Amino acid sequence: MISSLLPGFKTFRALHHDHSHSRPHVHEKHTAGGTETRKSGTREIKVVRRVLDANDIMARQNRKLFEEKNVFVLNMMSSPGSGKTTVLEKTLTHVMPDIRSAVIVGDICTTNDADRLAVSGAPVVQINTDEFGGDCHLAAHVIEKALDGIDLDAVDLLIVENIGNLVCPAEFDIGEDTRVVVLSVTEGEDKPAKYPLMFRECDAALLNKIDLLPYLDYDSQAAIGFIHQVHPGMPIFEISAKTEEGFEHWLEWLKSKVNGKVGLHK
Ligand SMILES: Nc1nc2c(ncn2[C@@H]2O[C@H](COP(=O)(O)OP(=O)(O)O)[C@@H](O)[C@H]2O)c(=O)[nH]1
Ligand SMILES: [Mg+2]
Ligand SMILES: [Zn+2]
Repeated sequence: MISSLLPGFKTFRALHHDHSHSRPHVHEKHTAGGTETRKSGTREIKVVRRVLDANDIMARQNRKLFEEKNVFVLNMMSSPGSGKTTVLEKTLTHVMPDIRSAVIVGDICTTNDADRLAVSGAPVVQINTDEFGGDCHLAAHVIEKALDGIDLDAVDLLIVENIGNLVCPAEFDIGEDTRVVVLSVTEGEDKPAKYPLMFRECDAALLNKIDLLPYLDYDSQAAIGFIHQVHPGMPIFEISAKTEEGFEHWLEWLKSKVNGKVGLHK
């Protein structure tokens, strides 16, 4: 449900939360298995079968809708503060208006990121998860609700800025076409080794804040080595969202992905 409309963007508060956070930080998914009873002659036989996870079902529905509407969906993930919003602010200034873009941004509280991203002129929907326990990831059903606020017929590229967290967002398919992780040079070289699922699940990594390298003991080659240990061959773009150094390679990659799905003309 969209609970309030603010100039330039919409705020969405997810109302229900059925993802086991009543037990904090347990991320088991519901309906991982099911049983049914079948008659066989005079006997009843219990059949245990795996049913699709509820999130996967909703993600499939989202993906089908994105196919029908010819929209490319980017799911951007990282720990808090690595620069997702800044990367997106700058990215939007380069891809719009040629690529018609919209943004869904998830945070536990505040509309700060939506304020920043709405400056681009793109439609922005802010999801706040505080009302349902402060969920630390965006699930497929939350994206589906947020889509109420976006006219997908007028969109080529839908960007989802996920909640700042290197762990569980990687576990939740939202129906996206590609996943990108942002790692900043102030976070330490070894984070890909410590949070391998995120780096395994993503299609590209942005190594951000390289403008700060002169002031740090950071070893970029070591970080790249850790990324490639968990995800051999993963494209890595060394960028500064502040100075836009390295941005051309990232933009080229993104544009070719978007064009590969939606084509130049809708
Ligand atoms: N020096 C520098 N600071 C950056 C860069 N990208 C982001 N920041 C800063 O890092 C902080 C967190 O950025 P933000 O985009 O809000 O990160 P998010 O939480 O991942 O969305 C802000 O103070 C940004 O100005 C960069 O490339 N270089
Ligand atoms: Mg942000
Ligand atoms: Zn979570």
